[in-house]
Amino acid sequence: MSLVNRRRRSRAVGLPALLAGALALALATTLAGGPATAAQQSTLHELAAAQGKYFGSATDNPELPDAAYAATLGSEFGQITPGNSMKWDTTEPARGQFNFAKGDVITDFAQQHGQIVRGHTLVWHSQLPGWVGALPSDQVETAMTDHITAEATHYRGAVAAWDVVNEMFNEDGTYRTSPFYTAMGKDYIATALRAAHAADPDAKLYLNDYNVEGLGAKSDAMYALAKELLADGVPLDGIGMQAHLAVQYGFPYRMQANMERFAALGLDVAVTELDVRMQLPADATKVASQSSYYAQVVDACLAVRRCVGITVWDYTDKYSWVPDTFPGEGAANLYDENLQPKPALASVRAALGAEDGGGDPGEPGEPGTLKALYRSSDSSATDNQIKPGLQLVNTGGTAVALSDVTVRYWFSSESGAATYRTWCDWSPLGCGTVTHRVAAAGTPAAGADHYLEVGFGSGSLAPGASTGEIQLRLNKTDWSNFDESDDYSHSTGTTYSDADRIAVYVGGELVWGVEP
Ligand code: G2I
Repeated sequence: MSLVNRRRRSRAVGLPALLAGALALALATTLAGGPATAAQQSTLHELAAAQGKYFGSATDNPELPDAAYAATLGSEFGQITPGNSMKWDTTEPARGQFNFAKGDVITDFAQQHGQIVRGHTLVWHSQLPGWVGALPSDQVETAMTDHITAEATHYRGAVAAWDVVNEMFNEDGTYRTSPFYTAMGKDYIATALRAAHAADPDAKLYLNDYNVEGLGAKSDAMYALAKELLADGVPLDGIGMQAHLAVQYGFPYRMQANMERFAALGLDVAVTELDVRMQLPADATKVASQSSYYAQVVDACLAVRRCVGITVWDYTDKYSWVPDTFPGEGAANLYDENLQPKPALASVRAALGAEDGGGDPGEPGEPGTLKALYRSSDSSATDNQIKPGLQLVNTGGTAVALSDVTVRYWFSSESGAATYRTWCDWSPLGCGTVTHRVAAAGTPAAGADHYLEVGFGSGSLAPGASTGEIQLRLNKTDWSNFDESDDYSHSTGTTYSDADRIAVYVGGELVWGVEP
């Protein structure tokens, strides 16, 4: 199969030709001048390709007439997966009556845009036409192998990898009941892989499931199955980890280690359906977690040589499956419903090594690129502690090195000790990187004879990204009371909002807020 011999060029530097006869991408890094660098303005796929991986997206036929959507799909991604149009209910709605028209639209799009295609999916309990389940048990195997043979033969040369069997496990690692399992037991999986290999010996053959991203009962079951199939000489090339994540459920446990154990069996792994949903409405904390989850998936894949690439389960909230399936949840994708980039996109780009915005991330940002949000975490304005919650958001187009950033929160000291203790109680950045001290104001003003100054030991804030909540606290060393009600930076709001009485400095230059 000679699928795609693609050569894409970034504005700044030529990128390797992506020779995609297989998803074990053979990436030439022999450009004049050496391997591609992660140039600014590179597409997601170019950034990934520079690291030997692809970066792809799911798509679906009804979305393609959306010109703005299709433009980004065609330019930003090096791989696409049809979200529905290669499933059994579409391709063989009645026994022996095949219809590949919709899937062909997807493979044509891919060809026109130099993209590789992951075929999804040959055997699945869902989106399965009723006639399959109605067959007498002894006919299911033939129906399954006929289906695989027809579809994999049709797409030979156009599909680089197949999710041959999808979602075969229950959460506890037992086999999921399906017409196939009922008729053949777990042997249906080996039978399906053999049939796919016979129809298209060049396609990479995958087993694909969700909640197999981290170590756990379900991934243990997948691991045991993979080992057994390989021992039996069954053609299996890789494991697909869907990665439908949710900020409220935490990040998969030891994803990289899990990938590594499959790689150690000689298998490829792929992140096949990545999205990170949240309960709506979104807020800065959830968005910060989401950005971090996306970046952690990229980090895990980059750290494992046999991880061949990452596919997001569509790139925009506009076409996400999440709100239909989980009412009240959403905002799971890299671009919003208006196809505008979200913080998670900047986070993925940074994880892939982008140096966005002309920027050495170590350079200070331009004035106006950061803003401060504040809430009071204090139940009493007259007790012996002041508890500001802060978040910084990068509103500019340039990554900002946090070590260049300081923040000031002004308060009045009243009587009592003139010495203070300051605390960071919580921050997703880790309180170890947050510095804090109290200083006397050079020119004391009403409600502002002292300020809490917050800084950062390290880190970089990508365009659009938030630090997440930083919970701070201070007291006088004699624990005498404050009266915060007249403090310059204090307000009683208990939810985060823009705070122009908190000043943010980059490289010593005021970029946000009004000093007292
Ligand atoms: O559910 C998310 C994914 C989980 N892993 C396997 C994937 O194949 C699955 O994809 C989704 C599609 O993104 C949805 O678009 O699979 C869903 C069905 O299980 C798809 O949703 C269905 C709707 O439920 C139907 O009402 C609709 O007719 O899409 C169909 C075609 O648009």
